[in-house]
Amino acid sequence: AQPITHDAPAYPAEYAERYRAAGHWRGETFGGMLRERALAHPDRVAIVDPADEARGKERRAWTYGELDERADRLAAGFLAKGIGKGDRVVLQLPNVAEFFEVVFALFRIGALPVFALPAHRESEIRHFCAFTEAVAYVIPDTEAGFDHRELASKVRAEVTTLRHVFVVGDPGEHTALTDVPREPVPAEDGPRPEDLAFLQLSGGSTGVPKLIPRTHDDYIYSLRGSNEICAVDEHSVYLCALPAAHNFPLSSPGTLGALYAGARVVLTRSPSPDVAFPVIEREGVTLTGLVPPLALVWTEAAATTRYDLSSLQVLLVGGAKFSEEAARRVTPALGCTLQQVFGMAEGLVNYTRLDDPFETIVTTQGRPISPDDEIRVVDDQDNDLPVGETGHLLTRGPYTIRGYWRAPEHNATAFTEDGFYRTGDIVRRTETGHLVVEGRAKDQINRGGEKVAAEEIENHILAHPAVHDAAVVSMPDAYLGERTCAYVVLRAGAAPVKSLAIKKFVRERGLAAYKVPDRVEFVEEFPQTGIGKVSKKDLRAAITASLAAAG
Ligand code: J2J
Repeated sequence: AQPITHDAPAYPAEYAERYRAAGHWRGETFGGMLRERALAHPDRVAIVDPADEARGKERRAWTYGELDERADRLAAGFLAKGIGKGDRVVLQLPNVAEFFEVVFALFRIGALPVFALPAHRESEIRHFCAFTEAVAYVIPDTEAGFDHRELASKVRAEVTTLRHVFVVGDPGEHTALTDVPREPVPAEDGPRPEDLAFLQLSGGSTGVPKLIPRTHDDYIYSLRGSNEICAVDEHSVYLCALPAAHNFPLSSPGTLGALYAGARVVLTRSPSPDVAFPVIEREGVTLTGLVPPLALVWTEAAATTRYDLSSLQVLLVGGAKFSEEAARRVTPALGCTLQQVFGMAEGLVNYTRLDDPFETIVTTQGRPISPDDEIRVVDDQDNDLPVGETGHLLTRGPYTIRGYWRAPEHNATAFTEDGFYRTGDIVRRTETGHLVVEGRAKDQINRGGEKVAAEEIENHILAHPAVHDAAVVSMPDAYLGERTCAYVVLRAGAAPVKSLAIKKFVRERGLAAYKVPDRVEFVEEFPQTGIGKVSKKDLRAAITASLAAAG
């Protein structure tokens, strides 16, 4: 079998050997894993896609045997359409059963899913398709009032490599996923454990999001480790409430962790309590993962709900800092154990342990999955700091990438010479090895778990004819933790522009709604640092002070 071209720095041989010798990398692939589970317990339910009355959909439950067969047949169909090993396929599906059918079909072939989020729009999708030279794009017909088929038509006209658009639902001018010939021929020449399995998206701090190349071996190790830490076994029922493509609900321990354990995955289209709580009751959900704003909403809703949530044993909260105050309320309100998780699609994932003292659970963001996760906390000159001091988090380990996909220049600064990933997070390490997230050095806004790269938004604003300069910073927000504030300097002599006009301009350039600035402030000039750069620190202080003054 031909190896898949990595297009990214691979793990050096000595590390790969070490991770194999330690039993972390066991030579498994996703395709093989599903096959094994299907052979071991074909009739156990793998995926539940609950009834959706609004869409006239009945509850669907696919067993491991069925999921395996569907994946196999779709894989053969994709192969017949000319989609082969190493090809990239941009996947943008909501939380529906077909997400897993498609993902495992691609895993079997060794084609690489590129995990777009449902919120992404033309600007992001065009970039993912063009940059990865994707051969196919998989979409729902409409989702949240948006017609993905129209977007697909536009992108297809621009990106010449894109030969197929597959639609779950009414295909319009494209191909229905159900029309892909489902030939019952397994793809034999599949990927190897050390091959890439997919491209995940980075939260990013640069003009365009970077792509994260993950291998079967490394990712499956993170699933096995997560399952052990979160006590996921074949009796577990994992509710996927966040968008399935995101690394947190995919792997911490997430849907793929649950499938690895032979457990049951239950999907929900919406994480709001009125949709998710009845699903928890009906399906006997035992664990789920949420971002902090949703965890707050659930904590409040639990007080008055008429649904029985007693099956819920563990609530994982991560993606953004969960305040200690909110963390303290979870167990009393929901009756389950809180597990904080501080992870990143680049690799490293930290969890508080189920048997950690309560104070540790509510005041830290956990400790690494693996004894071979190397953690450094350093000052601005990369000098290691003692335990207890706050600094930059660098990490290297058995499931952390050594470089982004096709990004050699960026890799030169995003990683140290000896392969440590510069997370951009500011942390403090405790005596017990737990990490406390204290801040962020990267130019990113964390909007309740949704990451916004300042530069990406600045570039969009700069395209406005009246704009001379733009600087996007975070501002505090009681619900999301942070929101985005765009400071704008207009061109000399330009007619006044309204905030709304800037927001509308950005939205119409076709990007995910969560990236449209929450607030726009016009100024004559930007405060500068000592060396003449825009002082974002001063801008953040200014907007924080003015919000406080406004009450
Ligand atoms: C503070 N900041 C956090 C936390 C992530 C599990 C959970 C989350 C992600 C994720 C993930 C945080 N407190 N508890 O992939 O597997 C911020 C940090 C980090 C960045 C990564 C997973 N949990 N963060 O959020 O790739 O800044 O992954 O570097 O989207 O989110 O973002 P992302």
